[in-house]
Amino acid sequence: MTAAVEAEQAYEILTVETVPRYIAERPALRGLIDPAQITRVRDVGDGNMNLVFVVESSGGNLVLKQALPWVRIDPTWPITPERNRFEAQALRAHGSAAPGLVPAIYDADDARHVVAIEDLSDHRVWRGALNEGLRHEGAATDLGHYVARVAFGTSVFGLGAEAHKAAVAASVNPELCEITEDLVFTEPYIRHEHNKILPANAQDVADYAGDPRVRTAIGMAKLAFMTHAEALIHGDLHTGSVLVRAEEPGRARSTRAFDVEFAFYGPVGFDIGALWGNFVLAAARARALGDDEHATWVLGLAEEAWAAFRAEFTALWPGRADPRVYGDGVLEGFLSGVYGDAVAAGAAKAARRVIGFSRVADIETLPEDVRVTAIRGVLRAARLLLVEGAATEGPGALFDRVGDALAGES
Ligand code: SR1
Ligand code: MG
Repeated sequence: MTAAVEAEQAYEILTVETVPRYIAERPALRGLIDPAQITRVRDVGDGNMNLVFVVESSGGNLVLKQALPWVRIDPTWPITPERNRFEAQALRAHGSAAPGLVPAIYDADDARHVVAIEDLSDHRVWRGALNEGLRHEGAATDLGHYVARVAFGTSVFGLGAEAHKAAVAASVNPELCEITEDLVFTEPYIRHEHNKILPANAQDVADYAGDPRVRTAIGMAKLAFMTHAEALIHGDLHTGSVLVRAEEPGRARSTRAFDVEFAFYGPVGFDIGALWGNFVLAAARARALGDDEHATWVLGLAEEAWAAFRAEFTALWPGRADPRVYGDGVLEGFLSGVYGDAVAAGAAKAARRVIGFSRVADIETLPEDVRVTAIRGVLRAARLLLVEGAATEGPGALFDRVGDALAGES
């Protein structure tokens, strides 16, 4: 019997048919949705790892997300469903630090590894919108605020020494961290069966992953990821983990970070870098398709997110615990550390999506000849970030240079 089958037998895996009964069994849910009034259950899970159901009823909707004991897109790869508990815990902590910027959580079922959350079907996944050339103005600002509020509110600055230590201890998430350590910081830099490289990009990958400066910077970034327990970061804040809804007459814009199962106490710059790396991927797509205007707009989101993060974190700073030693010089030192971590993480997050496991639509849906150009641009940009990024003054100047690298001008 495979590990996957053994694990399956340990708890009930939900289906469209069994969801109404599941809701009836959960006191917290049957108070929200009358199981008899359910009109439709849709299986909408299209991510790498989980089942997701949208439950519609005449009295309102909700979403159930269930962790499978294996990777959904590779059932031979077992993975702990305990990640669902980290998701629930982080959703609560992030909802309290950054209200309105993550989905509301209604219920957490540790036995069947299910969370019930707010239905945000009137939003769309940002990656898809960016790839269609759509502009959701303000989303990057919202995400900068989200990262800042979570960074401050869950850090030693927001919690104080004792509560911070308790929160760090409660949020150790080794299996999910190991996935990132492997997929983001290791496998793209070694020979690995997960790596799929087009022949026309073989030299690009060799130039990138073989550059000793790249390898040292990636090693340092991995060390920071594994050891800098700054805040309860999202841990996987790519554009596929963001839902956006544009402002319309009578309706405010809305931006939500979701899929927080990778949350753990790590470096704040990893979340900013995840956004930056995915802006590089979206811009590489646009540039390779000849839409330079969209590429330039997307790269401008890097500075927008950073400016919002910096302003919000600075606004929260007067409320910090222990200002006796944590003076304003510490604020500057902390922010410059986040900036350096973000630059390296951005490079790592972009490069992994064009070399290793878990590719993205930004690149994979391009015709092969265009894809080769986009991948070449991504690897040039990642190398620039790793080698010269931390010394380049601010994300405005830096992402102008990334634009040049995507265009083959650096
Ligand atoms: C096993 S697949 C893992 C990847 O999917 C998630 O979205 C994360 O990005 C992770 O690296
Ligand atoms: Mg995810």
